[in-house]
Amino acid sequence: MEKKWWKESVVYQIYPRSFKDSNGDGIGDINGIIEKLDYLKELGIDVIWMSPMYESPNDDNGYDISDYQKIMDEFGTMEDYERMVAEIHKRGMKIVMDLVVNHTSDEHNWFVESRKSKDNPYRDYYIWRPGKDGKEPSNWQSYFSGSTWEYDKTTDEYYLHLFSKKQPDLNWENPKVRQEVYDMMTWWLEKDIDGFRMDMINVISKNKDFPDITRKNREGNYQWASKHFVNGPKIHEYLQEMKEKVLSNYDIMTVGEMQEIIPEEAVKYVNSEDGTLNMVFHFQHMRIDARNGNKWDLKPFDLIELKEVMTTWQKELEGKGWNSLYLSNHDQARPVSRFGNDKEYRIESAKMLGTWLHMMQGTPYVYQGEELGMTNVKFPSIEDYHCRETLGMYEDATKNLGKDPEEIMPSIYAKSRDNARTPMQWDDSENAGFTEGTPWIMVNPNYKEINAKQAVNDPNSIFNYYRKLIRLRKDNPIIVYGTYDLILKDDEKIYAYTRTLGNEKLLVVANFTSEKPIFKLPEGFPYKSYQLFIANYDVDEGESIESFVLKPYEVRVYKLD
Ligand code: ISL
Ligand code: CA
Repeated sequence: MEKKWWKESVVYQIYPRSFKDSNGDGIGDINGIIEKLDYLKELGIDVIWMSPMYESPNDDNGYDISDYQKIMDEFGTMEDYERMVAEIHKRGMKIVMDLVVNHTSDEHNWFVESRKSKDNPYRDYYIWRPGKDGKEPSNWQSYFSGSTWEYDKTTDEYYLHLFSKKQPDLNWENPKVRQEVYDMMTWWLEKDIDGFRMDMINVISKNKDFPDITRKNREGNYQWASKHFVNGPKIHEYLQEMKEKVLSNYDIMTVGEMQEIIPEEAVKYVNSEDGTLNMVFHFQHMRIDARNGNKWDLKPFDLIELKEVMTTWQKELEGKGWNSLYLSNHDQARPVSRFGNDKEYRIESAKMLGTWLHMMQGTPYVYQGEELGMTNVKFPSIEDYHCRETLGMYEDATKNLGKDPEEIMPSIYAKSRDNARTPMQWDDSENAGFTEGTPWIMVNPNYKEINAKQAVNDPNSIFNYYRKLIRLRKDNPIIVYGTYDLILKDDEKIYAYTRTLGNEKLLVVANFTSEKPIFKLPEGFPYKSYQLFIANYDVDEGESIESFVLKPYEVRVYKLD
């Protein structure tokens, strides 16, 4: 298999707003990030993915960009940014920027112009349609609830926005728009960045007819219409063009965030022959605790389903493309609260989840605070939440669907994106050492026990365990390049798999429960000798691997010959 630096790397995602505030305004910033680069280096990180740092009115925390070539004032200046990139490179790390080009902010100059008149030169930069029978052009539902169409009285037409109404969708059909995006990407690459994480990149091409969804697929007036824009008609054409004009000129890493993507489709994007991107972020494992794909409709997750999802991705991409491995990001609940146990077994289950993920084939992504086992939060009131998606759902559910707030809050506690956006917990001082002012979003009250200062100094911490995991990856090509095979497919408590490279094998055994299930090696499983590789509990190294009892959330990895 072809060797690539981005296959051997571990990526750390920074959500700048919540990472580290350096000037007491309560908002994380670039100088704060610079202060913490040594911390990331110590963890062993190779690549940093920065959530958006561009100028933005912050309707969606920077995912609504009003100028792609400026740095958000709250985060610092272009000089600060350049210094940060130099400091990252000086430490032998790389930087990947977020590329948000499905939409801009409505305050972007292109849109300010576009909405002025039907014959404005920027009109076709966005997607405008007349109303239908005095209503929206179609009954599509936006990701943040409500319609995907917003009426604009200046020209008596509607514009499309798959996200908030302050995030109008760009019209990729327009070659000028595409060229603007490519020029902007080149401009950043010339500033020496090392790649892009592409926000919602598989929805940029839409069915231009904007047909109504006739059969209701959800409660309410607006309906999910993703079949008309996910992997839309011209998506591969656009990405091939982007590859030819931009990506192929640089040795960079690319990862596309892709809604509703399945492996069969993903291979078209990431295959090493004529694919366009290096990796995709799929959501299939993020849906296993949701009913009917509705993230707010909670359901306990089923380990067998998780095995199916992960194994399909591992096997379908094997030898063809490359997987991204993640359990958390700025849009997802904290994995230890979601898939582990954030009470009695917080430390054990966080280590188990990290091991289970990092031992698969692909590039692992660590989201800020994951290395500390940061947990979900319950803010006292809906007023304390900031996330656009959460507030949109709350409003829709209470106003349009007549739901009781009491009924909705448990979903918010479990799934709100704000769970991931509470300030990074640096130490046990006020506001977790994140800011000397008032944080823009509440700190998780558990920072006195869960914080980086404690973790860095504690040899048994999750942080130091992650360091070890990452170190092992550097020293053992099998972790990067070995092939994956599931064993014990039907076990409901234990997730076990192997990795194979030449004569070497790794055996990974992970208990996803607080019970004590017995692991039994499948009959006739071939091996000559075994050695413990990494584990989250003390293990008697002489113990036979044929059969053993697992402790709650125990994980063991053995190296076999
Ligand atoms: O978080 C989600 C589901 O849990 C999604 O609906 C999410 O909004 C979607 O995955 C798109 O995410 C990306 O684009 C959004 C932005 O709000 C997210 O933060 C970003 O990661 C719009 O730019
Ligand atoms: Ca600040």
